[in-house]
Amino acid sequence: ANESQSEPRPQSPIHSPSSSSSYPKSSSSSSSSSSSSSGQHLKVMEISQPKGSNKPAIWIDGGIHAREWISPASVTYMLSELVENSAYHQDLLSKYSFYIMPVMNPDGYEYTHTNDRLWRKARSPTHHSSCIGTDLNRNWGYKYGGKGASPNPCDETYRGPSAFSARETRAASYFILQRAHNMKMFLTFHSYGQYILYPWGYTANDEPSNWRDLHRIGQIGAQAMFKKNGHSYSVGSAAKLLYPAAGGSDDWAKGGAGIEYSYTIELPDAGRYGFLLPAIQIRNVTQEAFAGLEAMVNAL
Ligand code: 0X9
Ligand code: ZN
Repeated sequence: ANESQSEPRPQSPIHSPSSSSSYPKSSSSSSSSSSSSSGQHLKVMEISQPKGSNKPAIWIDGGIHAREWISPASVTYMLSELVENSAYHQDLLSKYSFYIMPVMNPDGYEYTHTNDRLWRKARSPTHHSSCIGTDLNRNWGYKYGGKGASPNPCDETYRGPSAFSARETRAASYFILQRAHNMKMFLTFHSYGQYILYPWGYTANDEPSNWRDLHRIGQIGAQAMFKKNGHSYSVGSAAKLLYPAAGGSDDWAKGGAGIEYSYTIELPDAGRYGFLLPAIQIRNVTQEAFAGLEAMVNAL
């Protein structure tokens, strides 16, 4: 997709979207912000038909954890599918706008290509420690600092010195919050394990009031993904199914931004290759992720 940059708005860390010349009708537009650790821009694309329409929106991000390579691949595929094959996806595009950020942790992602394939966190230096990087999925401002979020900068799940201390989470949350009143669903893609997780992630002792709907729509996604490639997904609350971990983006989307349907989707595999998913599986898994997206949005 085409990228273009507009004048920065002084009050916002993310530049205001400008329309992409490649897809003028669907108003695919990209915006960027100088907000990652070593200055790489975060990019988000808005897809709405017609241009500038005020439909309810779906947020999709990937790559918050650097080593989970199938996530940016899948989210990029979703973006490409929606703009290149928009005629086939009128079920989605006639009812919703999409905000798509394929890589929320570009510095970490780059680092997994150049230095350490299994790096997880962002890459900003930490105060009072020689250890580098905050776990961007422990740094969001809802129930920040609770279980499963380490105060130690040398840990893989370091939560940072305070909520939204990382430029990546600060910029993304700012962008989302300005549009959250319009957002119906929040989807964040990770790997691995084959789970469809909904809040809460910070505690196993409580559930959102709409957890039955969250569960129902999660199961519809799991069913669609199974149908595509035969991969089984477990559906449930993050804290109960995985482990309690506070400061995740999914919990903030639900509890902080008030987006009704919030999910973390852990893509394949189930553990054989883990983060090192063989390239031969990329096509199938990205297509399966799209099938899940389609089914879940259509179930809203
Ligand atoms: O631990 C995480 O951040 C996610 N799993 S991963 O293996 N990709 O790191 C799960 C996050 C689930 N959501 C919350 N705990 N809020
Ligand atoms: Zn992850």
